[in-house]
Amino acid sequence: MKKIALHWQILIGMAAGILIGLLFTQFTWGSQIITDWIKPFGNIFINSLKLIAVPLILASLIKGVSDLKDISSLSQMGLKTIVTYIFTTLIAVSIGLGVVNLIQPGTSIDDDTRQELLDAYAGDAELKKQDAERQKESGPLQALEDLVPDNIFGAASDNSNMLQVIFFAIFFGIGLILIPDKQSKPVKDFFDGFNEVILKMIDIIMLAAPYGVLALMAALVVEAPSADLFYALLYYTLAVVSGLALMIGVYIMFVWIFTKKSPGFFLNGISPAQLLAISTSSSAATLPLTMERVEEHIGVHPQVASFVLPIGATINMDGTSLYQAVAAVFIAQAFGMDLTLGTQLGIIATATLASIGSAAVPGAGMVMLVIVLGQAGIPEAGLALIFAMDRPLDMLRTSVNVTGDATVSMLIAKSQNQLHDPQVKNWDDDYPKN
Ligand code: DAS
Repeated sequence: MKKIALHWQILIGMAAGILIGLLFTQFTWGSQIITDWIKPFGNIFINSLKLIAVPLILASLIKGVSDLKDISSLSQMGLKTIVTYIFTTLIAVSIGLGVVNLIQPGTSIDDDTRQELLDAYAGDAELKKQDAERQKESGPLQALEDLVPDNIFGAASDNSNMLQVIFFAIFFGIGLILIPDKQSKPVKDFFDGFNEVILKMIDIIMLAAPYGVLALMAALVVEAPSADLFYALLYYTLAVVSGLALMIGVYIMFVWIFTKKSPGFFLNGISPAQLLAISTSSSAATLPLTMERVEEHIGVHPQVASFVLPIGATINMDGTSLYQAVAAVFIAQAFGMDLTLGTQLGIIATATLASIGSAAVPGAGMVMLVIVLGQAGIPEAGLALIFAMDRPLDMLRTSVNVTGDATVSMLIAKSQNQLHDPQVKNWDDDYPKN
């Protein structure tokens, strides 16, 4: 399938997976066949992508930071990146609140559906166990404390600790900047080479993309939500999807206005990563491809991409924050609660923070939703209302997360004159060392 463009390969794999899933689930033995003989290949594909996410962050971030001239350019890019990320997340949450108050999806839940779901929640030990874990006391500076790992190998061993890996990589890169060139050169050369190897591994893994996403989509059809519950959530799904679509429009507008790149150019560049994000529901698993697409097909300098994208994959989840705002208000509506403006503004703050704290792995956004519900005094039992739809919506919000990261990397690159025509291959001749 090498000759077909990657986004078509992934689309074909997704479509084939859905068709196979629908076909097999017509037979009693079909679901078991998919679960036992097809789903494992989807898991292998996702694992292989996650396998290289941490080494990629280490190599590309250490290389990116150590290529910077001095600490001031690092802090300048860091500040711009964090402020821009928070700005796009606040826009996402506001769009979410606007849409859910306009469509009012929660008012469509009738009393017996609500009771049936509350009983389901009461009996769902797994959900309640997760809630208990999240409620455990944590101080106001917990997030800051969690940033610093006590063991880099421990941090690198779990994809939900990516911020700790990023912290170590930036710290290591700063050390490289501060030692004399003669001493740092061999280390920099090592990480340059290491980076090239990882990028080659990504190319190899992506050869399996059509087959991996086929397996993932076939498995997803088997796990699809039950029909009756699905109809009860139709308006809720419509509210989330329309909010996410509006957010993609905001990104396209930002790219067009601030970088002068056309919507077609932007979407053609980023679409394989958007589709992979849909298939894997994981920003971490998609990060290797996001970086390759942004650098090779959009023209963001590797020095910017390697800094902005790994940070974005962990702390910038605009799709997730939008979803959390919609879900919180939907549940409140379903329980007949009338949220004050103050409570809704509080949701903007907590949904922004909860999305920063969400890990770049499937389902993380819903797990952190408990924080948003807790702050707004919305019953957690409402999670039962949305649990069945979480996976399909996770796919879409992850795709928006990835699109937001790519957008910000373009804005930062443009602001540093490091956004170039991707046809130009020899970066360094065209880019002043920042
Ligand atoms: N799946 C998460 C991600 O990887 C987003 C989420 O769960 O909301 O971005």
